[in-house]
Amino acid sequence: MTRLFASAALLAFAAACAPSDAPTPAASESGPVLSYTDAFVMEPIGARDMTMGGLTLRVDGGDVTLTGASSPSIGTIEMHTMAMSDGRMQMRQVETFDIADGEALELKRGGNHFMMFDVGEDVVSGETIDITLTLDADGEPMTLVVEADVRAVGD
Ligand SMILES: [Cu+2]
Repeated sequence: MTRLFASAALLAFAAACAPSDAPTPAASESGPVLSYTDAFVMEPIGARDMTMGGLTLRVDGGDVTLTGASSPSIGTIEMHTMAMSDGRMQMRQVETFDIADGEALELKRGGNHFMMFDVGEDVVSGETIDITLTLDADGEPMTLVVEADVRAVGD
């Protein structure tokens, strides 16, 4: 077993190097460790340049707050909640998502999600794009680079 004594930022980098479908084992005495599965972006429909995406992001070893996401392939990524309001599904932009120690944030179709605008032409089904997550761990900034699979509707 590897013992880790790195800073939160270095631990985030280590987590970023893990394959997307293999959660990084939690081993930290100095800060939260992030791991993720099911990172995806939907291929835009037709000629539209907006779409949505998500992932399951788990934290162990401390609480974190997801404060943003960006990608070289996408102009703007917002974080949205989805909830019933007056009998209709309504999306609402939020600035942050809190993730408690030992919990996972699930961003997915039909639920909380990433909303993506000015989507680049490389966001095509079968491709993989990088998404950089920015987080705050008790005042300590963290980043995690996620490899997201681009999926077509119906995949
Ligand atoms: Cu949305």
